[in-house]
Amino acid sequence: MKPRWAKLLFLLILANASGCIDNADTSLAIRKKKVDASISCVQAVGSGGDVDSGANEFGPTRANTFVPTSAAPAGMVWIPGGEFSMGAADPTGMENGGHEPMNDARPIHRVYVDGFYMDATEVTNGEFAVFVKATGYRTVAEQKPTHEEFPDAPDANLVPGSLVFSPPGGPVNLDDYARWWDYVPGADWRHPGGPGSSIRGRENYPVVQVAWEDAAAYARWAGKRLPTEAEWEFAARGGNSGQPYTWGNRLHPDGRFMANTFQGHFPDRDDGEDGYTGIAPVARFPANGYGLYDMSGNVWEWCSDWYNQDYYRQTGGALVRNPKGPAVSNDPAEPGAKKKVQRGGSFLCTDQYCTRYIVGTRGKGEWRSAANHIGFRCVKDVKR
Ligand SMILES: [Ca+2]
Ligand SMILES: [Ca+2]
Repeated sequence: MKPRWAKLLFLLILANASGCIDNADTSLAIRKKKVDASISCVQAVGSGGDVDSGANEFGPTRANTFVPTSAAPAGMVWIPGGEFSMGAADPTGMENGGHEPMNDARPIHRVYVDGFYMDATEVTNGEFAVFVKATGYRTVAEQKPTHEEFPDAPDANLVPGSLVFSPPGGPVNLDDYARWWDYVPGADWRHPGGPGSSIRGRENYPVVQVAWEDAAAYARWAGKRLPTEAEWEFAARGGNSGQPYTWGNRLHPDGRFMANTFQGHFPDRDDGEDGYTGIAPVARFPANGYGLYDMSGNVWEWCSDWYNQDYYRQTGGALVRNPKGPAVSNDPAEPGAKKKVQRGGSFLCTDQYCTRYIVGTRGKGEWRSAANHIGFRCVKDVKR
């Protein structure tokens, strides 16, 4: 039995943070409606059939030809930028597509981004440790929550900590993510699973338990910045157009696993058929066409944009150049919660629950919240 105070704080944080922890729709009411549908989808997994990526809605990717004359910064690769079709077709009819239509990823629309450098991998524990050692930076999860942020919480509940995936002992109804997420006092980037856990020997694993401002602070220190959502998607597509995965049209081409996602039975049994139960070191799966690793899966990646579920509908059909996101966050499922975009899905993504490893689909998270499946990578502008 969890201490009551921990549960209370957990529920308060949930009210703020559910966007980043349920990987999907944040409204319990909507979730409940979807459970029946998810059961039939689970049964249909592996039934075969042709891939329908919605490719007819996508135009060609026209990459810029400019290439910097100087070498790329260490650990980064050049992303040429250019014009591409952004968004995702409804994946519910696709093999392995899951049960969510992803309405916020449409209309598929034309976008142009300038070229930029991008970290080839998610930022690692080792890299984040250098930043913390140099600056003394303390992450949100290491700070005591305040009454300003949680006005209804008793003093005793305001303890530093973060959200940790805590799988139940057996199958559970998927209508309540509180069944597999706990607020764990003492969980932070050095102790991603709580006080008994450690990153010792895990320098090449992605850093997690970082809120948006933690990621942004690292990026500033490194002379970089977080990618816009459009930059992230252009890069993830690797020069391809309209393919549902960063590597192509099939989740498991020739039976191979191409990303660290979740196999088994969600959320209680992670079989690790892809080689990894839970999080994996960076770059253990093939890179995409631009040399980027783990753009799908492993850990979610913060983007600089605020999340607005209707943002794509505001384009009006014209080419959008270097979009930087809406001025304010808007998620009607949780009015008032300030959410930033997250992309790529994580080691917890599965067609039984959330298929946001499909490139073009969108995630979001309350910007002051962290969890042990959320990380980031940075980009850097080139001097022309
Ligand atoms: Ca896995
Ligand atoms: Ca990732």
